[in-house]
Amino acid sequence: MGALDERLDLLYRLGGGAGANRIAGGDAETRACELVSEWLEEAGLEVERDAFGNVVGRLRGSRPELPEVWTGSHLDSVPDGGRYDGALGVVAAIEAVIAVGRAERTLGVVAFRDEERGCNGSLAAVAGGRLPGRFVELHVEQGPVLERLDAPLGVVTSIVGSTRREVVFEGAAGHAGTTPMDARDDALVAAAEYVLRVRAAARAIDGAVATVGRLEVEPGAVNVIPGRVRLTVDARAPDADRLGQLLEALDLGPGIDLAPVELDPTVRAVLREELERLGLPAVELPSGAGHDAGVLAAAGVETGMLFVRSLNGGVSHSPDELTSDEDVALAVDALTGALRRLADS
Ligand code: HGY
Ligand code: MN
Ligand code: MN
Repeated sequence: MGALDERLDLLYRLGGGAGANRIAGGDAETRACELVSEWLEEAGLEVERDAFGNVVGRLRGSRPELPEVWTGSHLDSVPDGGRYDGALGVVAAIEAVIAVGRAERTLGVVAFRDEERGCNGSLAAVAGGRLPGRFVELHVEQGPVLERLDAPLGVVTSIVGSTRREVVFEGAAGHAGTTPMDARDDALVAAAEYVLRVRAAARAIDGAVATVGRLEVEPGAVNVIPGRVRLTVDARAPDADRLGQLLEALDLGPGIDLAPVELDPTVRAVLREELERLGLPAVELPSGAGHDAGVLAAAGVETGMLFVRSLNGGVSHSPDELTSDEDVALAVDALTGALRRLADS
């Protein structure tokens, strides 16, 4: 097993439980950032943390005055997440930058914090103003497209826009046995009707998706009519218009958290040419998942994303997330080639 695989395993086991459990700000994610900092220092990179705690390792270029070229991803995970989501992009970035070595432009490896709760680390990096000129994120597809096309790698064209909201339903708690059915104000019944409305609204808009991922019932006793329900909505669409339509249909009000973005044509071309160099089909596809790359692209950084095929039907945010070692090796090769070209031009 190579260093990359061993590092992925080490990161995967940090939080215990079934799957990756490196929740942002928790002990496991904090430890993951410490490990990555150690690996970067061992590789001879200059490591620093920004004000938010994002980890950046630099390999100074021969022309440090030029805008830097970064690669990386995030180390935090969802509960019981997959082995590859985020972590692969960080450990592969270390390998690729070591393989490129000193280039004209300074090369950076970044591990963004707190991506799963809304790309907070990369948003903080943008607010802090200290950004690279170019960024490439390697990430598992987290979907079925590449597997269906039998393509190991893909170049991302665009990243979906998304908005997350909490919705509260206020009812009237009451006795489950003595309150007549026509005298109830059951918050959970109202919430259940809304959940079906979320599904219907997303189905009615081409390319839109919407999910109620968390629902909490209060007081939560078996013999009490629910008095309050809090639920979350994750709404996404390929463009601002359709996302706006979805939010309006769900009475969520305007407000896009993460803007839909097109990725940089120059970086996309370099990535496509790397796939061709490897004799692979130069598949291009949109991302239905949000990524730190989308935040940097929206901030004007020349950004590209390289997807690695997800197996098992593309399942992700699950311990069943799977990508082959062969595809990972191809991805590191393509990322290395792309960085070499982007850092010397
Ligand atoms: O939710 C997402 O799209 C990503 O996994 N953070
Ligand atoms: Mn991710
Ligand atoms: Mn994720």
